[in-house]
Amino acid sequence: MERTILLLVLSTAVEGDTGKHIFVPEKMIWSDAQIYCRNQYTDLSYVRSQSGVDRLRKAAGESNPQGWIGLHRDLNNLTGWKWSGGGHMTYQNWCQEQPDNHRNIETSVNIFNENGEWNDDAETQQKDFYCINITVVEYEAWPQGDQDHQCPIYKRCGALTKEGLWENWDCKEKLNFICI
Ligand SMILES: [Ca+2]
Repeated sequence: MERTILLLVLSTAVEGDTGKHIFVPEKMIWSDAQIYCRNQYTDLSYVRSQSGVDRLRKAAGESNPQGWIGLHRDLNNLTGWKWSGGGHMTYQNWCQEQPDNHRNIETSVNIFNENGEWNDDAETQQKDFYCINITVVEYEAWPQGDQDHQCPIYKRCGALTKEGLWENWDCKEKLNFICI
């Protein structure tokens, strides 16, 4: 079958700096905040740029900006950091002298000050938090009976075929695309 021509812009928490941040003023430990965000929205917030930080800060309005975000230590490499939605940290915005892993128990990251800078802290601390809500394309055109478009992770993007249907595609493949 001749394949893909166009598209797609299925943003995921891994791929982009898109989505709307929501500040949740309800104190929880990091893992409970993660569950809450995944149930109510998409995930704990992530940012990949200064503009992402600015948008996240606006979500808290004038209130105290401190709150968990989706960054945590990579369990396979404790000097590395990963986002809750997947993917390693490529942009960083640490406070001065952070991360300091104080008492060797600071595995999760929170917004610490009005500049949106980060601090590592113990995940058992109860804090407000930031969720991100990512709106994926509402229209769907998966072929009937195609049930495996959720997994595995390397096929989490969709591409449009000449037949007008979607098929699973590795997100790292280079294809033409259109924006909507
Ligand atoms: Ca710290």
